[in-house]
Amino acid sequence: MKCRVCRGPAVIDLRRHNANFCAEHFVKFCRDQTAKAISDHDMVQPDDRLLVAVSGGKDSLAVWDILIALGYSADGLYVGLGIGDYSDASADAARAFAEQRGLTLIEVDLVETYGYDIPTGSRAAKRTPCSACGMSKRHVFDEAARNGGYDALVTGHNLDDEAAVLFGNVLRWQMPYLGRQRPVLPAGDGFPRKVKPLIRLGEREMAAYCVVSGIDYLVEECPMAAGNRHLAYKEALTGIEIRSPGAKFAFYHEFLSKAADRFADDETTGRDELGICERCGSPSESEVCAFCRLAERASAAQPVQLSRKDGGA
Ligand code: Q46
Ligand code: ZN
Ligand code: ZN
Repeated sequence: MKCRVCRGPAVIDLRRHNANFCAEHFVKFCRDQTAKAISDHDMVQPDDRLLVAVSGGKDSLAVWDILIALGYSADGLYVGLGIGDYSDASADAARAFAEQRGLTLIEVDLVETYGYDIPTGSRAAKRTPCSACGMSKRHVFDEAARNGGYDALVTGHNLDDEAAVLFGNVLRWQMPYLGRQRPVLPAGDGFPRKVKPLIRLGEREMAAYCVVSGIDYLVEECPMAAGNRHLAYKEALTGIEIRSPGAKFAFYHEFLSKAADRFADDETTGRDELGICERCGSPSESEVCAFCRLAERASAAQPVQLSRKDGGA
């Protein structure tokens, strides 16, 4: 197996591209793919100040590393979710990455700042853990980007993530979600611009990027994801990809180029009618935003003790 560029020994084969790469040229390939996604979708400008949502996992640390290598100014934002040992280990990975590279990592701890953790928030709000978690993270991301005056919030969603979300949205013909499934959401009404620069790179590539770049990421997945429909969609698509290399890329990227605009009228952001939450000042459809209602209920609730299987001690 030889590198497509230098003919030296290859460390990875990419069936989708019908190509093999050595470590050096694989790193360059990942950075080039990210730069192409950024320019194709006009995600950010060279002098923008970026805030990267960092979980300590491979995708968020890789995208942060790539953006710095491409010359962007990018700080990290870590949200402590209070999910037992998993959260402790993810914080350690994020901090170590930032410290080793002299980068700025902003930390917001849900328990310290808002008085609840995700297991408790999920039960108190009668939402699934990922629903309570998603809403909490979105609120913290938006607020931190606003307060810090950042031009865009970057997330590490990769091709596998986006294809799985698209698959779920198509399976149930979720028209408003299809209308909103774009790799760039423009800023507006107090929301920062949100961008996903890893949409041309898959999960396996991001793990390989971290390994060859010496990035020590948290391999363990969040214990609360078990049973999540998103994982089933990912597995289904990976099964298809094995039989038909490139299918995942075509499914997602051809949706963007050929179909996404057709759903634009179905997008209901509700942004036109947004007021301001009287508690936190965030854009909101009601007097008190959904996040503040969740935080109020969850912080008054009895904390949930995690079992060992869910990442507890
Ligand atoms: S951290 Fe949160 Fe994920 Fe864990 S609870 Fe679900 S959403 S799975 S990215
Ligand atoms: Zn090479
Ligand atoms: Zn609020």
